[in-house]
Amino acid sequence: MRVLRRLICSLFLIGLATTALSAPPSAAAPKPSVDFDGDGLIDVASGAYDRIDVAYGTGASVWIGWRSFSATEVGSLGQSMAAHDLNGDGYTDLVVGSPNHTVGGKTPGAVFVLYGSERGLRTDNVRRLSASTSYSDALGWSVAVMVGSPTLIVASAPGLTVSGHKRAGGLAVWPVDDSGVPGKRTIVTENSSGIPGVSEAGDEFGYSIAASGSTLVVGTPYENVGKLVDAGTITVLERKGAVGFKGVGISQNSSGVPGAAESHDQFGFSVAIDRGWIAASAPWETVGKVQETGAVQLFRYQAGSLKPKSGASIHQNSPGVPGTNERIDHFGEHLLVLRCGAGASLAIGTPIEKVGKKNKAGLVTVVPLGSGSNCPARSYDGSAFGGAVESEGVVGYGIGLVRTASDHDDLLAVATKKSDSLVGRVDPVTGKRVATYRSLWGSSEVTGFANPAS
Ligand SMILES: [Ca+2]
Ligand SMILES: [Ca+2]
Ligand SMILES: [Ca+2]
Ligand SMILES: [Ca+2]
Repeated sequence: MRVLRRLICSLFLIGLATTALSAPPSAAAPKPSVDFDGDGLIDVASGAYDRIDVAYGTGASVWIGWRSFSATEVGSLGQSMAAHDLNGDGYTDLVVGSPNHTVGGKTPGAVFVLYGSERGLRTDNVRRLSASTSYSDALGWSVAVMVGSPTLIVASAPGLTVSGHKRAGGLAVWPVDDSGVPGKRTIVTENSSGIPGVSEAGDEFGYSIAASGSTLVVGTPYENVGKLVDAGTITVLERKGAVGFKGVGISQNSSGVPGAAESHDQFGFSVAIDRGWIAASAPWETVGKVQETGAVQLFRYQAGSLKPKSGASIHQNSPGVPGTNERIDHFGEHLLVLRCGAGASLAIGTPIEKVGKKNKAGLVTVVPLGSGSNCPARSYDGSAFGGAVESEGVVGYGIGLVRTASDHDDLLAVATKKSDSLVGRVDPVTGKRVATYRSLWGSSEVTGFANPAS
């Protein structure tokens, strides 16, 4: 089953209790965007393999395993994460997807909400959100927080059965009240009112999601376009009413979109949105005669009137993009928009890119979008994140950001060095590493980062 092809890892680790050292916040410092313990210092969280690693700004490093808050097995805890102060108490809270969460022998997936506190993320008042009890919904495959009235928690369930169609996929949406408590769940599918498309078996609507303001982008890479199998689509949705959406569907055959939909392009495998830009990847796209090298489609958008405007597609042979198109690069498996000066740059993860002679060493490529970005075009390999360039390093398997008080986001990725792994933080303006955080995984296959809601 495709939605389960990522590792279902059962390390059965037990969460460590820890006491973060207290440090007085600097009086003049603006409030950091992710601060679980409210001390004024930025905290960084990343997740994979049933565990969340949290690096507090004090230097304290903690990991949270599912056994510290759940009696039932939490599979793939931390594959997806989103950070926001849901209850407005000054401590950032964390929404965590666990798409292989097992209940009663079935694996419907789940979403957990961990609340921040003076002592950091709490594990004694964790809320579990569920969608159904069917076999393999993969709820929590992707998560997002949409700040508004009300603020919404959105989690995808690409394995959801809709009207008997297996793996048609859907979204589960919870409004959050002023106390940070999720309310009544709404399920949104391609069959819902206002949503383009039709729920069909194997679509996996919601394989990827990304949100900015009132706009939600949904990737459906296994949607067929006409007779083109798994050509893929994206759906750009605008909030309507308290928990509803309406929007448009876009494929590579849509008017104004360059290129053509082809079977197995998997357009929409990853999506990103911020600062007036939408990016959607087709990592299996053939460019020229180079098979599965991958490409990324860029759109301008305008929220409110919901107008995605088409633009160029980019790949590694495009002007201004570092690298070269090679067979099976899968350029664009993971995307993230960084705020850079007055503009934005796109961070593009290509985890199976060969670097030098190292197979699947992986790269993160940063490309400025339009004008106004102060994060120039650059490629970052494992050494840029504090590790090494190693075979199977798969750098760029996930990408995170740190939203600092300065005029640009920092870039996060995991790198390995002789089976040690760490999270590296890079300043994309200078290209220099500014911090590394301890990690216990021994692998770069980390996809969940606690990126702030945008
Ligand atoms: Ca902190
Ligand atoms: Ca909070
Ligand atoms: Ca469909
Ligand atoms: Ca390449």
